[in-house]
Amino acid sequence: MDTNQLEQNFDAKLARNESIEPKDWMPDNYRKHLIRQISQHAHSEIVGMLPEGNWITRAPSLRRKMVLLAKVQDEGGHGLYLYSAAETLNISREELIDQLLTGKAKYSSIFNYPSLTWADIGAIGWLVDGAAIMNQVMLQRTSYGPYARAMVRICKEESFHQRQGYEIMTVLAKGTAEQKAMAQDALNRWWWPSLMMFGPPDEKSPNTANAIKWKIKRETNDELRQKFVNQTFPQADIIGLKLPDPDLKWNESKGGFDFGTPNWEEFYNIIAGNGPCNKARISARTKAHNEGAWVREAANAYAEKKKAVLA
Ligand code: FAQ
Repeated sequence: MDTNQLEQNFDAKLARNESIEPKDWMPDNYRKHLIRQISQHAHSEIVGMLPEGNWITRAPSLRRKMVLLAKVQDEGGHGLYLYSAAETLNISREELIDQLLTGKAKYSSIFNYPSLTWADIGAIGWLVDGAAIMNQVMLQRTSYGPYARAMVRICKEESFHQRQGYEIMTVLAKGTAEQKAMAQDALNRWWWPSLMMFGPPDEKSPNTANAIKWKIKRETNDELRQKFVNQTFPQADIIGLKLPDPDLKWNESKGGFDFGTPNWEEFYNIIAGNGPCNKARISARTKAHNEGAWVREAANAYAEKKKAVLA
């Protein structure tokens, strides 16, 4: 078949909502787009372990510590499924990790903020995992099969993460005046960065048009951000916390909230590598990668030996 026919078959599959599988023909730009998005997603899960990992040794009770430990481990697992999905697109794990550590690949802006108090762990679960699920539910129907299948389990776990964060915030908001103030302070600091997780406004998002055309994303950055605000306002209200946005008000005609504009200059500065924790995050990942070299060597030696025995 010539390229035209292959392209027509690919488009017809997408039109029938059939998934594209690793051995199927796909346009080179579709493959590149997926490697970019899936690997950024994988890196986000792995780097995302750091702000919460920071609190495992300081969780306020054994129960909280067990739950947080399990959550952080889940995020590591998500990273691994996603690296495996990216590898099916003909890129090696080494290359993917190298792109993260050398700054060629991005990871979510949100993980470049510090986790200053225990309430931040509540805010991360509630808002960051909440925004992640809002974005990722649609990815269970993304057009690339291995990515879609990885997202099914990830979404189930993220939904548990969101609830554990909301429960921490609920307990703090019902606690002493100091605890409630700590919860409100965490909400104030994590709210705007959570809105930025959805990416720049649609008219400034260079990748959205192709993502929608290829059914990689089923909804745009602005549509998902709007849904997130609509969902989160009543959750804050019910536990007596206030979203830190003076422009937030119900708009009857659109059936959703109007809200203020995130600081996009701060966002671009962070994704350029200049946020409060970018350097610390990459240096922690580089250290972990270097210290894990002997594990990779041992695993490879074992695989080589097994191959030789079987040959
Ligand atoms: N941070 O044209 P668009 C999680 C970049 S997982 C950094 O709109 P696109 C779980 C974008 O890459 C969180 N960079 O791009 C967890 C592009 O640059 P490039 C991660 C961002 O791809 C919870 C440029 O800006 N989730 O949190 C961001 O259509 C708790 C222009 O943007 C995913 O990755 C950002 N926020 O839309 C773990 C979900 N936004 O690549 C631990 C899958 C945009 O051209 C603890 N990804 N950029 O150089 C997606 O849905 C999309 O990739 C978006 C961006 C929505 C992130």
